[in-house]
Amino acid sequence: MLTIWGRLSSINVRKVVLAAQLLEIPFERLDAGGEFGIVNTPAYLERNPNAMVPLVQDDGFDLWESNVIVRYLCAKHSPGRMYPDDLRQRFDAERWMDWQQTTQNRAGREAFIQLVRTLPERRDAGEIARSMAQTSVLHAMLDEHLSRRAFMAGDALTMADIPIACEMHRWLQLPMEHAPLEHLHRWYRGIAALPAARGVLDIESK
Ligand SMILES: N[C@@H](CCC(=O)N[C@@H](CS)C(=O)NCC(=O)O)C(=O)O
Repeated sequence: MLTIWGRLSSINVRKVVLAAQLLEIPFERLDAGGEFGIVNTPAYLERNPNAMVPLVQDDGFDLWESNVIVRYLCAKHSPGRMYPDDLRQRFDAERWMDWQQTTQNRAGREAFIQLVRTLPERRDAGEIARSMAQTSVLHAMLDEHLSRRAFMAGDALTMADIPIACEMHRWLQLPMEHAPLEHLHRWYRGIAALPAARGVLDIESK
């Protein structure tokens, strides 16, 4: 049985839950992090010295780093499909996963922190505008990319779609006007409509 530690209010935990559900892996999820604590207990720190979520345990194997967990689960449970066999297709997927963490998340995080986790009177309008401007460039790029393929790394769903779908889920809930990017929205709606997305892409992002 796969155990996932982490609160669902974490985008990084949602990636892992979405992966497990898409892969139809039985799992238990234990709330940890944020108001649930646990991450600073000696037992948890032994497994994840970062004191962060998500953390998974799979048959005695502990693993942290959300996108790495997604890769691991896809490689184990869906080789040749969610984890492509073809080297170029696999690294195309890898590229987008790294891009989500290093570029997309970095650009959009501040708007989320300000608009959702900061009291209105303490919000920094400049930070929000900067984050929105950076993100809109990236979303236009995603829209163009998805105008030429059904999914992030080709014609079929792969591991690459998971982190970016979670990022879009959070972004699209922000109280702002969203650009009508046809291809990006078509792609996101398709993933959000999957039964495996229930409990992840249909919850309020806090
Ligand atoms: N690079 C790590 C980042 C993990 C991370 O930042 N986790 C946050 C939640 S999104 C966390 O654990 N914060 C402390 C807490 O929840 O107590 C990953 O992708 O797994």
